[in-house]
Amino acid sequence: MKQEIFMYFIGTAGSGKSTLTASMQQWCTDRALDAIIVNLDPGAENLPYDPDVDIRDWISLREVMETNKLGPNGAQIACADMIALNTEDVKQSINSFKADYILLDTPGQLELFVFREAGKYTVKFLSPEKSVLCYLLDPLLSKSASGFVSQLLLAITTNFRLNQPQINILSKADLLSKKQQALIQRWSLDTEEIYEALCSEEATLHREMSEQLLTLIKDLGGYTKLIAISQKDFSGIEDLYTTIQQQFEGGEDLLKD
Ligand SMILES: Nc1nc2c(ncn2[C@@H]2O[C@H](COP(=O)(O)OP(=O)(O)OP(=O)(O)O)[C@@H](O)[C@H]2O)c(=O)[nH]1
Ligand SMILES: [Mg+2]
Repeated sequence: MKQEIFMYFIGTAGSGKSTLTASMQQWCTDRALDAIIVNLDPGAENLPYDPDVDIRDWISLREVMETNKLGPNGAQIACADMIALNTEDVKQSINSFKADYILLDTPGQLELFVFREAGKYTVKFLSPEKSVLCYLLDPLLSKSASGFVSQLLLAITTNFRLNQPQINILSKADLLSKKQQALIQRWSLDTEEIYEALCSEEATLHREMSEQLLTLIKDLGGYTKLIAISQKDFSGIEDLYTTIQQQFEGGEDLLKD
C-alpha cells in the first residue's frame, strides 16, 4: 500500500523551494524511498531537478504571453489560473507513478499559488487525504524581528487559505550563524523575547500594533517549532521527514523496513 503523501513546498520568491524539492528527492532516493517531483511552476526556467510531472507540458508561460499579448506578470497570473484547468491530467500523471512521496514545487511568487483560487483548488483536488504544506521562511528576512513576524503572518495566511497541515521551515540555514539560528528558534516559540526584539528594533509607534500582531499569532497557533534546513548539505531534512511521518501517524514509516 502506497503512502501517497503530498508535500507542497511554498514560500516567497527565491526562498529555496526548488532546491529543497530537489534535495528532498535526493535524500529519499539515497534511502530507497520512492519520491517523485511535480513542477507546478509554469514560468520555471532553470530547475535544479528533472521533474517527473511538469505543468510546463500543459502550460507555457511564453505561449501565454505571445497569444494573449501579456507582459510577464499578467501571463504569470493567467498561467496560475490555468493550472486548475489541467489538474485532472496532472493527477492521472502523478497516479501513474504510484509513489510514496509526491514533492510539489510551487510557483516562484507565493501569491500566485496561495492567493488565487486555482492554488486552493489544486491542493484540494490533487490530494484530499495526505497533504502537508512545507512553508519556507527566508533566512535573511528572518534575521530582523519585524521581518520574522511578517513571515509568520504570511505562513498563517498560507495555512488559512490552503487549510492543510503545515510545517514551517527555516530555509538555507547555512546562511545564518548558530547564534542567529538559536535566536530565531526562540522567537518562534516565545512571545516575550520577540516582543522585546520588536520594540528595540521599531519606533515606539509600532508598540501597540506589535502587541496586537503577536497576540494574534499566538491565538492562531502561529508559534511552532521551526525546522532549520540547509538544502545544500541536507542538514535538517531528516527532521522534516520525521515530522511528516509523525503528522500522518498510523502510516507506515518506510525507513524502518
Ligand atoms: N546557501 C544556500 N543557498 C541556497 C540554499 N537553497 C537554495 N539556495 C540558493 O537560493 C537561490 C534560490 O533558490 P531556489 O531553490 O531557486 O528558490 P525558489 O524559492 O525555488 O525560487 P523561485 O522559484 O525563483 O521563487 C539559488 O541561488 C539557490 O542556489 C541553501 O540551503 N543554502
Ligand atoms: Mg523555484
